[in-house]
Amino acid sequence: MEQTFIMVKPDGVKRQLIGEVIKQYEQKGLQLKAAKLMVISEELAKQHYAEHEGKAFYAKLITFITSGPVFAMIWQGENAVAVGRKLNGKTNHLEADLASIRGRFATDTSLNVVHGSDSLESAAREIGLFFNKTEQIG
Ligand code: IDP
Ligand code: MG
Repeated sequence: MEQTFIMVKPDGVKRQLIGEVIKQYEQKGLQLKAAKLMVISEELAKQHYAEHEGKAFYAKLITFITSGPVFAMIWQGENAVAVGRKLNGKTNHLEADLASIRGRFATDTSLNVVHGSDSLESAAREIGLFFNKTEQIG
């Protein structure tokens, strides 16, 4: 069993897509272990996206991810990390499978509706950044 960190980004929350994202993960058979609506501080945003520091899109990314509420979640299941990446779709919305969340809803490579951990190591790190043990089920 794996756990992955999934987040509806500010554009997705504004567009009322929280339910749609939850539906995809539930229907794929993953279990919800934690969830909360929150606004990300600049400090947390920089920790979460530390790997992208120095890239051309970094400043815009930090501004975007702190621009409004996000919906942070932990999902658990077999191959949860890979399943999450598949459900979300590729980063570039033009390359994302049209059946994926980004393929269906994203209109921009930056404003792309959802985040999903890219490895087990990232999942553990991101879950630790966003959730206390007391906020997690099981
Ligand atoms: P991921 O979210 O699919 O893992 P990453 O490469 O980790 O993609 O990038 C993190 C986030 O940074 C993306 O989801 C997107 O919001 C933004 N981003 C990535 N690449 C670009 C780009 O080339 N232009 C603008 N924004 C980007
Ligand atoms: Mg990433």
